[in-house]
Amino acid sequence: MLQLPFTFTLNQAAACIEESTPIVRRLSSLQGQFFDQAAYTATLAQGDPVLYQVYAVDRPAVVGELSSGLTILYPGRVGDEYFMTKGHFHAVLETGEVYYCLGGEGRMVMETPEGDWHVAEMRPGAVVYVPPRWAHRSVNVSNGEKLVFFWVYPAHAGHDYGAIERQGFRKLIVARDGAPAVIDNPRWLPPAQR
Ligand code: PAN
Ligand code: ZN
Repeated sequence: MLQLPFTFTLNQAAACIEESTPIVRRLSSLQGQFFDQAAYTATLAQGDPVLYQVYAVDRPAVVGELSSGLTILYPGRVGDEYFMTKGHFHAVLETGEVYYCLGGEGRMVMETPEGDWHVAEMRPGAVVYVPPRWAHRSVNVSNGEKLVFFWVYPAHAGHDYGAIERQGFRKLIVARDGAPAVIDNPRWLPPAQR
């Protein structure tokens, strides 16, 4: 069937896509992901803060289509660990993604199924290329600013959250002396030991 071109409005001032209704992710949906479990429980007890919102422009999950959207990741911490997205592999592992940072300061934590890892800086104007096979998680390391980024990926890629839910990423981003630092995740095991 003929696909018709269309336009949508990414409203940068309002940090939204005007035609899209956001998915809201709260702290409770990242259970087990923050390394300081006591801080997680304490933060949750004070309410269940919104960590991020996702405005998606979804397209049919077929080869050739592109899905895109905008994520707003709020500032905050659970203990020393900054607010972050769940993070995922694409279900079709051999699919990449492009992220374009519009506002704030962040890190993108990435890793492959074999345990290679990389941390990229996100700042306004930074375009991060996530190659096929790399899981990705965004982290807001700013002092009170929203991290805002636009992304595009092949619409048939799908999302696989399972591996990350089980043991998280190999590296964590935490505040050390007021600045973001990359540390090892004590729960992470190399592929051969899982
Ligand atoms: C992004 C992410 C979005 C939210 O659209 O899905 O930032 O992160 P989680 O999906 O990990 O909760 C993307 O990478 N899509 O493929
Ligand atoms: Zn993705």
